[in-house]
Amino acid sequence: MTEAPSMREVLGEDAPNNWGKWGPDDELGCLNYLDSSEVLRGIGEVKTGEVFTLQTQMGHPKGDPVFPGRKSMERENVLDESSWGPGKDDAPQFPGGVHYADDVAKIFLQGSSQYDALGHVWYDGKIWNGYDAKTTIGGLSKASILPIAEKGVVGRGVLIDMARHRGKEHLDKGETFDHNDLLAAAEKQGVTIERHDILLIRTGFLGYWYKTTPEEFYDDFNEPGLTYSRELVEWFQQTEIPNLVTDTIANEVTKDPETGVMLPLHCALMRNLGVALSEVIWLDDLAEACARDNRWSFLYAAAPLKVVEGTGAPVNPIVIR
Ligand code: UVW
Repeated sequence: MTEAPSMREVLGEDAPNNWGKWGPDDELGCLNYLDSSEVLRGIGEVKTGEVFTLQTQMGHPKGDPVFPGRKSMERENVLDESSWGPGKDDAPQFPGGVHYADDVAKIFLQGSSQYDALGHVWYDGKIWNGYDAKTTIGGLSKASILPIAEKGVVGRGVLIDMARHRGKEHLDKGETFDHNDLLAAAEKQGVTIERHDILLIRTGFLGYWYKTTPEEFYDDFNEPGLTYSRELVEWFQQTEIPNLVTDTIANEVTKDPETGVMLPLHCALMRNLGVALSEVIWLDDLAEACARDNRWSFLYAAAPLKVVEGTGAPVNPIVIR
């Protein structure tokens, strides 16, 4: 096996970069593009009032679709009606006799539908905006999920259905596409990807998780997705995409087919450009509705949980069309 090149070698010394564009203290990156005029542009897309919630279920009996090495949510019920059974004195005895149920959960913050913090991924010792990667130690003191959660993400969303474009239920493992494919699919759908659009891409791969077994899903794990090229990164920068949202665990083809490098777009788009990444987002129902009346743009709104110093946080985005 030949050794993979370094991220710096793949992306180049002069990789497209937005560091400093919003000042030395920025922790929002391209979400800065989403000002109130962008909110109104999104609202302008609402025609029928249909609502879609895009989070996958947490603690599904089958398990949760997570990146290898992570675990499904572990939810434990610590208080329920049996807590007040005969001989059990530990449960709170409230005047009036009210009972209640409580759960404790252990979750990976990246273990469900989620936003990544801009400081979630890095190379060469620097995270988004040039902050030292040591700021990640013990919790993200820079570019955590908190600023994204405090701001919220609202704007015009556009869905590109790559699976439908290729006539497939879902893309295959390792199958790739680029910005030119997105533009071709958009043209076929009759929609334009506009400047500052929140870009949603459906591969059908999350649906595949629910249809197949975990063994099959993780065998030779290599999700389909966008593949790195300098031109693709420049297209993202020029189109000023604030947020990339996909129905895969990691937003891009897991292993770059040309170099063998893992997750180069996390570095090129998130670490260098400041594009917010949202993963494990359920798009099948939305895609069905969009295909029915051939309307692929809508109001998109999301706010991850406000986890102090978090590397990311669960989210249940809402689309209104
Ligand atoms: C990794 O960081 C490995 O993946 P994700 O962005 O999907 O959390």
